[in-house]
Amino acid sequence: MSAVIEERRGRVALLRLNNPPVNGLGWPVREGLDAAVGRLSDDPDVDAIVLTGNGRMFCAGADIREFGTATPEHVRRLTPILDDLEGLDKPVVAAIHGVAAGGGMELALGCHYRVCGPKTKLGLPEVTLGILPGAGGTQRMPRVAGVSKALELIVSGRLISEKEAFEAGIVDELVEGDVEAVIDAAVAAAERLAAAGEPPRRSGQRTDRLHEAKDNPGLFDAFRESMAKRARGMNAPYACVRCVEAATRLDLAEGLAFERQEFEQLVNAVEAQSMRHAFFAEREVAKIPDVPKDTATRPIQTAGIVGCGTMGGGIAMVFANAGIPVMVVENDQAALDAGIAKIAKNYAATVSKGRLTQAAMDQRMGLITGTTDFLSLAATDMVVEAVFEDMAVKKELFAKLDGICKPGAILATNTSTLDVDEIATATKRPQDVIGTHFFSPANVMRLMENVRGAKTADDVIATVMGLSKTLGKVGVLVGVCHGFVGNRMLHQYLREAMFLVEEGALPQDIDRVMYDFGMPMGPFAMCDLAGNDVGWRVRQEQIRAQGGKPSNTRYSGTVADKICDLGRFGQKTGKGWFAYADGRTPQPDPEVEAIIVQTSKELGIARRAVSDDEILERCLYPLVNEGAKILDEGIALRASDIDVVWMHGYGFPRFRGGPMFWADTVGLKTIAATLQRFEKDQGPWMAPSPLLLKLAEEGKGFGDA
Ligand code: 3H9
Repeated sequence: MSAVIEERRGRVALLRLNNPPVNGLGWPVREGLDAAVGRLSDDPDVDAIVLTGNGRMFCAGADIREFGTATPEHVRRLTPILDDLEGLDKPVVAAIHGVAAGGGMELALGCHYRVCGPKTKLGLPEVTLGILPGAGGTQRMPRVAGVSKALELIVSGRLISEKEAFEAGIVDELVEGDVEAVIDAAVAAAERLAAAGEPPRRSGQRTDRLHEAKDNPGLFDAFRESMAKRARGMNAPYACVRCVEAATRLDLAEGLAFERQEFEQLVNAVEAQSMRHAFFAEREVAKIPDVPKDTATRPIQTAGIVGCGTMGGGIAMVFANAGIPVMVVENDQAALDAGIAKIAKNYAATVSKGRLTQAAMDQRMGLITGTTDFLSLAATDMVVEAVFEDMAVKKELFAKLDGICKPGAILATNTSTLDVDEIATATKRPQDVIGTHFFSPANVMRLMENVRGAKTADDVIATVMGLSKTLGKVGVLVGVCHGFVGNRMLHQYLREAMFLVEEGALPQDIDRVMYDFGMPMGPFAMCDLAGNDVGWRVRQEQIRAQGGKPSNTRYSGTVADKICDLGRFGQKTGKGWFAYADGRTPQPDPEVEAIIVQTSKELGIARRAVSDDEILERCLYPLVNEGAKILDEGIALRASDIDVVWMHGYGFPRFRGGPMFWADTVGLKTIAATLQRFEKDQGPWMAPSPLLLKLAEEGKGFGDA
């Protein structure tokens, strides 16, 4: 079937884009559209045109898979096709439903009038792919929505509701009802406009909304300043601003040429490649090769959470936010009351920031019930355990849940390190046991590591992966090992950061390098945020388990232990690796520097200047190396799944595509050789993994593994 289907509604031609699943503007669609515009412009039986999308949406933009591939020579780019469309003397009306994004939004802006149905998302998200709206979006959006609104939309890449689009003047008419109702309204509008006989209103010719920039010449500089933190390390957001700026001083044709030039510079750069990788990685992650897509799932209409500490309370909020009633169980009433009060306090803080209404908070709190009676979990569809991280405690609890929960209930553990298979042995139903590792704060962080045990049933995996989406999370299926994917790799990163401090760097040096690389914060600010006491207890426990002796490999906790001995647990105590005079902003602290220098002396390490390059390589190459081991062991299904874990669990910059993709852009040969050098200088823990070595020797990347 053709990629653009034509129908007639009286003297109105109705064009339906037909390229499932999202009507991407690949070359067959562009070819069809181009031909239709040419044909209809001269058709004496056609007074007006309505443009819509077949299936569940109007159009999600360019076909992302086409970037970097060749297009047949006779197929034109979208921009000149839109110029022709906009230039038609017959009215062209867009009938928008579902989604109008990127090139889809640009297509709608090229029409003369826009009708939009309910529950529609509209916007220009190109910047999230490391590019800019390259088919006139940067020129037409400011002319239609005003300069400030266009800047905000294009630089954030945010998709907005039809109501917001209407208020901004992007949509002309809102329609209730289904797609056919939207098309009927668009046809009626097209007939009305044709009958009026006035020249079409062309977005590209409008100038009324551009005055804003003339009235406020500092607008663009102020905007660049406001986005500097978010956009650090990236080119696309700045190119977007330059293009919108160009729209205010150039005519449409010149502005489009400028936009084209900027687009060309971005589209094949590493930034765009990384972000395209991120886009597809986030979709690939949901696919589990041995769990078919159509596996029947178990209904999760109610959930129970055991433990109402920071994690348990956060997880309870996640379920309530998704509209799922949740029963929170604690051992004693005082702990339960404190936990529920904390949840209410968290919601109230969101209400006071204006991000949640009081009514929504009340509704969510209404979904959360507290109890100290474990028997209340008897009828629940799923239980998530979030109790103390101790195997004996967890096993005792799972044995108890086994006796209480109904057959078929999913029994999940939020453990961040422990063996899910061993936990499952405490029950007579290991097939129903799975790990759901939420990241703190659970109601904010998007990652869920879903840990598959040796006996976890396929339908339990399918249910929990689907549930992640329902909860607004990104679920990544991982296997059983200490620390799973994220924390196992994090361990490497933190260890090297600690060693670098002993050798000559200061926490602020390391944090600066990692922040400039694009991480939301450096490793030391991160430890201070999470609480240094957590790792301290783990280290003390390990040393106790080893009979009071540190292991025979180099110990990375010497400075950290001293920091904790002083009660410097991080932000919550006002001091940690840094001082926090205002409670939030890390400031280098001479007391910590003195401890560090003294420790180096005690360890017999002559402090030296550590370069920024060494900081980056020492922190990130071992992390990547651990990722290679994880991949080799089958703990992660794909290298891109590891990237998703790091982007959503630790804020690894999306414009670098995650650690494994980033490693491919650096080159595995370089990484392997550097690790071999570190192995000689530092110790055997730096040795490149067999998979990394093999790929490096074959000249391949993790993308080929
Ligand atoms: C652009 O337009 C540049 C222009 O300025 C022109 C310059 C000249 N292309 O997300 P889903 C696939 S750049 C190709 O699960 P949802 C997706 O991979 C583009 N494929 O559905 C998945 O495939 P699979 C700007 C695409 O309902 C399937 O469709 N536009 C594209 O949760 C379903 O996707 C954007 O950035 C595409 N454009 O969400 C919008 N879009 O089944 C990108 C999706 O094999 N798209 N696929 O895994 C989205 O944000 C979401 O897909 C959308 C639907 C909100 C539309």
